[in-house]
Amino acid sequence: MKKALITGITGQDGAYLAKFLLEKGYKIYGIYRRLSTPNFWRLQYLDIFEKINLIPADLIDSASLIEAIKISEPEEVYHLAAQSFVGASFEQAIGTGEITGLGVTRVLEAIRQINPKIRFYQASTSELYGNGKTQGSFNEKDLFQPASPYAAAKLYGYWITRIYREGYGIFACNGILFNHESPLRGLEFVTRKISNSVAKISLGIEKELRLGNLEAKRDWGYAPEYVESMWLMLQQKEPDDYVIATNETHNVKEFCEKAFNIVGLDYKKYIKIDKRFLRPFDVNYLKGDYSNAEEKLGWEPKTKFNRLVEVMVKEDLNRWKRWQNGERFPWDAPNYPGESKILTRALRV
Ligand code: NAP
Ligand code: F7E
Repeated sequence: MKKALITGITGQDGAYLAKFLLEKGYKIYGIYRRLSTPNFWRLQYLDIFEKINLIPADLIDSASLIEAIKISEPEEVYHLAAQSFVGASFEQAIGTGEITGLGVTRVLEAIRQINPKIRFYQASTSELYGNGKTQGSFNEKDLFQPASPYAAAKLYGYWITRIYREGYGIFACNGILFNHESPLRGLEFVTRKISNSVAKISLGIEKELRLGNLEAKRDWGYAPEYVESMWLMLQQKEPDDYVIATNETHNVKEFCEKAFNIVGLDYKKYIKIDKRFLRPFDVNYLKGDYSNAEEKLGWEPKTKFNRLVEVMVKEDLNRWKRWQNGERFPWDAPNYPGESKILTRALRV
């Protein structure tokens, strides 16, 4: 049985990837960090919490990462953990550099020291391109021009991955993933903020939706499909870097229009522009050319913009209707549910 270690398993992509790899027959280990309120709702939501092995570790703590690799003895490491919110990176630029940037080296160094045959996936991002274009699509050869502390940290992560590949022969790949969304997306990201608010407004729970830059364009895909590309990258003969996207772009306003339309409302009546959600520097236009991934990995996106908005709004609507019927959110409940195998260092002493 193949073993994989996933950092960021409690996040959107980590949860979907764990489910995908379990279905492929992998034994799954994930690292989680100690929080005052546990955050396992996505793993519960996908009904996989009891099927995975959790190891406490933090990206700022090398020793805990070394221990996680020693305990799990993986063939593949998927490095998804990060401070992933661009907005917060302007407020916590140094912390973002520590976690999202240097954290990559801490994981790679642990691999190099323990077993350099482990294959490594780095969660790189379309944010690397910044404001390099106003039309056309970005591919693997385009220039990186990061426009946030988050993107600068990810640029470091991208290059350190290539340096460990070329310098030490580690099978290390960068997935340059454009935005991908789902009902498991964090509430602060714009798509889920909109789908959640549309559901609440249509049910009379909320009155308005406050947003920042409505003109920003993004290439939005569907997260469960994107995690398959991560696995495909690590199954190739040679390590490489790949753009994963839909090659479509839409602005935030279009997302709002479509989402409000689904519940029969006019978005113009509910959106308020709020300066608190404007960034000091924003990326205005992103569209990705995934033809290299299509040719080499046989990967292509299936869920496009209209369907994505529909899936997200309908799921939030369903959740809030259940809430109105007196159900409380299992996905919000602070708990250590079920029988997950939470491993500790004590196992090794
Ligand atoms: P996410 O939902 O924000 O998940 C981030 C994960 O990182 C969570 O499990 C979080 O744990 C963990 N984490 C944060 N700080 C940590 C630390 N100091 N030590 C250990 N774990 C820590 O992000 P996502 O959307 O799944 O994205 C996954 C990765 O892909 C990230 O690296 C992101 O930057 C990158 N990416 C995302 C997209 C996208 O559109 N989603 C596109 C390109 C690249 P807690 O649950 O404890 O907070
Ligand atoms: O913003 C604008 C905002 O926060 C998208 C991360 O997963 O994808 C994500 O980063 C756009 C920006 O995602 C609000 O200014 C307007 O132009 O949903 P977002 P992001 O910044 O594109 C990339 C690929 C990653 O790698 C990241 O980890 O929407 N916007 N009004 C708003 N954004 C937010 N969050 N909230 C607003 O109210």
